[in-house]
Amino acid sequence: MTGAQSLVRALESVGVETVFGIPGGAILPLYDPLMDSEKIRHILVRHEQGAGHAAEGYAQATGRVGVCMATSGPGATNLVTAIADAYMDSVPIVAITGQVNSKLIGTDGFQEADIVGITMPITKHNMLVTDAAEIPRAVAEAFHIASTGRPGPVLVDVSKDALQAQTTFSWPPKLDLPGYRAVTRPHNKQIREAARLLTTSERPVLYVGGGVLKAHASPELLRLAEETGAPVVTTLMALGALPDSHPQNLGMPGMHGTVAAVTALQKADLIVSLAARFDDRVTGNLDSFAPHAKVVHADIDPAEIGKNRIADVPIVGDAKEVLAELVLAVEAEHKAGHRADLSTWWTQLDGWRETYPLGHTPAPEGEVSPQDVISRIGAISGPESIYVAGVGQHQMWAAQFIQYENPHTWINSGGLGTMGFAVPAAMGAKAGAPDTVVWAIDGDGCFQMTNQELATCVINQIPIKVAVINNSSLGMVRQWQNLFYNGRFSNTDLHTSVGSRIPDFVKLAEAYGCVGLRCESPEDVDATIKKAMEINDVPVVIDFVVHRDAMVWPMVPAGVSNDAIQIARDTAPDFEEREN
Ligand SMILES: Cc1ncc(C[n+]2csc(CCOP(=O)(O)OP(=O)(O)O)c2C)c(N)n1
Repeated sequence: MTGAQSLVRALESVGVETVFGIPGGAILPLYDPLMDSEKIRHILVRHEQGAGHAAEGYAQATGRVGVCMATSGPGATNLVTAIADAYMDSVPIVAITGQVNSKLIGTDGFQEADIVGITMPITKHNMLVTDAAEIPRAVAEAFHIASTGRPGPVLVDVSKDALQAQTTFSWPPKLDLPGYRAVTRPHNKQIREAARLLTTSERPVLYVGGGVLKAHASPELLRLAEETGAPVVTTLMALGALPDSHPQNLGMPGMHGTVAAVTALQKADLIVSLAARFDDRVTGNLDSFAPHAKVVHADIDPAEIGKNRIADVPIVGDAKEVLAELVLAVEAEHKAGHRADLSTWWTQLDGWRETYPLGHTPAPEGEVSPQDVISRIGAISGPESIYVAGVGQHQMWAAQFIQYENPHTWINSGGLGTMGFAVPAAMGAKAGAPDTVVWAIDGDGCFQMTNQELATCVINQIPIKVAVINNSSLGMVRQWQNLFYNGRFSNTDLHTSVGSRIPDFVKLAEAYGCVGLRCESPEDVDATIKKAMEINDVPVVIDFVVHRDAMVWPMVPAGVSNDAIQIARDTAPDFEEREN
């Protein structure tokens, strides 16, 4: 067979069912046999960035590796943002790119780009294949590396002549990956030490990151939480790892986290970090972060441990195994009579929770409040739906005001903060989980970056629901201009609803063959969401025209200490008054 046929066969052999991509010259030999595959569904997107985000959404909704494809040069470079996004959020995707003929490589050939060089710092691994015989091994390695250990994106760049050459397909190929061995079993001694700290500390916090979801370790997390009785904070990447409704869940930490979650970390005497990475959006100023806390840091990637915060007890291992072992070790400590009394800690935590719950000021009269819209979508669509967000204020409100009760129901661009993520990622999630209701909660700015994938959704019968939270501006940037630049709104007005509708999102939706709805008054919010819930054969886009000066609170301004958390403009929580 040809190298291209061998590549299709290899993809089938690793179980690929869905691929998102766009053909072009260098990858044409692959698209020809792809047409004959009975196992692989190729979804033709409208922009390669959309293919990449769709692969990410698919991966996160299904737990499988997402696949995207592009031709050489501009096709491949259009994938770069999505690859970087997947790298930052540890999402397992494989990107297959066509490369120019191997004899042209290095000559500035037509549509030549050194995509292996370009993506070197943003892939877990990448490779250039110029020999057809190498294709099965390259594909097997790519899927193995993307999905094992700390997941991440892998790029396989295949030259056109390798796709065209004759070869023999043999499977399975022998994987020979010297230096690649993910440690999944944690060290016993470290586990015992962590359990000792967990059963003797007075103010422990379980700091849960996205890796707990990647490891499918929610059941083990629940057991550890309940065995220890410790409070839990779930990062932006970990929402749903423990149900929001669980009484020990204090919510999200970080720049827009709850007062209780942020303050619990600040005042903790022990932080048990479970597959989280002490991101600056969580720690604020690192020097003043959690000054009294000892740190147990568990991660499958040894490079994370001690990267930002020194760990007193480092644990390298898969979150599922780490958590399971920790439960046993804590049970053993309890049996030996070692149990911390957390009642004083919980009195404090409950006090912060009750005094400073999430909330928002009402919208000016007659206007729709964005927080209300998002919270009503969550309430009406329910915890079985998947919610995918863009980046900005709407993303933070979707994190704050939707109740996540199940793992893998919240998908967003956490590390890279990629505007334009929502629509294509929701498309990928819905392609992977067709029986689940999938909402994209998007901003009017983000939506204008990738809404062309609505065409892909209509044509391929992927009926997502899109809520455009239309504040007619780049809201998150406007918020910072409001707070830190004296209200000078340089280049953040989008003209999408105030004074003009450029574009008119309802007409745009209809032009794509979607149903377009508009909601401009608070009384219509529920009815509009319910109407969208009833439409399941085509995508629905709702233009929620909301007031533009709503702000995301609480907020820790960038780079300052988490102690400086504000609950509203110039308003800090008064902890002392509370204690009194
Ligand atoms: C690709 C990209 N460009 C720029 C930014 C910087 N940025 C962060 S949030 C934001 C505004 C987003 O506006 P919108 O989509 O309308 O959402 P809102 O904040 O109003 O909810 C911008 C420009 C980004 N995160 N990503």
